[in-house]
Amino acid sequence: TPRKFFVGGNWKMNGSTKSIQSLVDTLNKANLPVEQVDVVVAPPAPYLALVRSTLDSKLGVSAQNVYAAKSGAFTGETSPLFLQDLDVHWTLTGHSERRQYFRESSEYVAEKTKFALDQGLSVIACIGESLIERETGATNTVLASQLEPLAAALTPADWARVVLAYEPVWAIGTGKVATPAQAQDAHKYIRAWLAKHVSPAVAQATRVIYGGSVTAGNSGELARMADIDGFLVGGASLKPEFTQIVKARL
Ligand code: G2H
Repeated sequence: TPRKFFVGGNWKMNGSTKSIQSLVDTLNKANLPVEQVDVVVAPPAPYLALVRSTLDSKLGVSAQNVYAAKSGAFTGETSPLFLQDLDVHWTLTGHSERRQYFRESSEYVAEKTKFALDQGLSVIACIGESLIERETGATNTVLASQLEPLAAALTPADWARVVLAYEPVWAIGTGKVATPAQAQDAHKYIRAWLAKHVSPAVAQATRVIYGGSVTAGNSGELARMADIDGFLVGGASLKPEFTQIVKARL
């Protein structure tokens, strides 16, 4: 069975009530091909309720981050139960910005991912190597080290609600997109790793999407690669070209 194309829009820490209402309006009117493509947008946490209540229900909404507890004295954090309560059924975990600026380890990312899955959420789990790691030939070792704690924490059934986002850190927000061949190599490695360490069925079924300076201009070529099942789009998800990226493989 073919994997359904998946395009996420990670709005990061951008927007205002006004700009977000206008973005939602644009998405609602875009007539996106939701039969062929899963589309999920991730607004900043304070705007999740606004977006969920105004965005077309055929489009998914995701948090950008979540905490690994149901409730309690965790000032400033977002419970997965809040998300469920708001009818928000996705979260990102392990985005490189969280790994880098908030010191999230791969073990902690795996713990959050498992907790979110256990509360019924679906998860876009992010992995990817830095420039120095790529230049020293450590890309696959790094990807394996990020996947290992996830595979240890998740049951094979959990993977049905996981999308893996491969985001090379050197391509994020830099305008330096990975070449289709570089991205395909990494995606192929990730799928082979899953086949060996989780199961061939999980490897075959799990969407592995690419993130890092995806634009309308480069998305078509990337979308034709065998192991690229979609995109996680940052900067361009705030612009009208997001619609074209959603349609990159049609
Ligand atoms: C990578 C990506 C979306 P951008 O972080 O998560 O952002 O497309 O701006 O590089």
